[in-house]
Amino acid sequence: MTSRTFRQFPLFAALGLAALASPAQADIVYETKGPFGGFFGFVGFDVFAFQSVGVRFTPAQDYTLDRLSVWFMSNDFEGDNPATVRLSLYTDNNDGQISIPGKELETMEFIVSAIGWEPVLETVESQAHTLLEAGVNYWVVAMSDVESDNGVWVWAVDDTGFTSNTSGNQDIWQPGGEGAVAATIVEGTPVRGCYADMDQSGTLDLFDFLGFVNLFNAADPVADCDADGAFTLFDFLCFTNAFNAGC
Ligand SMILES: [Ca+2]
Ligand SMILES: [Ca+2]
Repeated sequence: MTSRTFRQFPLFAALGLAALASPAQADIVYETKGPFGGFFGFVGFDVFAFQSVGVRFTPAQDYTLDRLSVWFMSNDFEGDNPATVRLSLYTDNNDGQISIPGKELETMEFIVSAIGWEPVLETVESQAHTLLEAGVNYWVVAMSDVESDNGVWVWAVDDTGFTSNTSGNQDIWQPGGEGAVAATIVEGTPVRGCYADMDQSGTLDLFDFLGFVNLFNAADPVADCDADGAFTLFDFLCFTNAFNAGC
């Protein structure tokens, strides 16, 4: 153990107390505003046999996909014929001129739980945990085989985004563009290139100690530096060693 390590322990203790109130947060890869508060009520894209809809997003850092959430309402006002929607992650097919959904990376599905035009946030959990690379475009795509009583992907209020849709079919996309965006949340787990760089800023500084302490207090598995399943002094030593070793 170096003397530098010793000097840092009182700092850990003080920061640890200060950080106790901070709960662990889910990592948002992409998020539009929600569908509520619009002057004209709810507006959205029909998702049915004759129209699929995609929303494009670009991760700011590397993540693995955890889940996709979309606000959906329904054209089934009796609730007796709920539509099934396939919610997928696609690559971006960009030929240099147009940007549209390209290849399917993984597909989940949900049954529309809204009855009529009352939006419900539908969430599907990723099984494949596809890698989402920083700066690369991806699409969240909604498709459905039903011809009526279909789900409707509700627009985010006071927000815009990059979308595309098909017209009269399920998979021939029209050129994407900026405009009204369907309300969407993409969540993921950051991929850590260098363990000690807790905030993935590319540099090692006090904020990485703060980040480690927060994760330690939240009993986040990332803070179990020595991977023994417990959160102890040895994790602080392990982190300090990683920090001193540099990235
Ligand atoms: Ca950092
Ligand atoms: Ca441990």
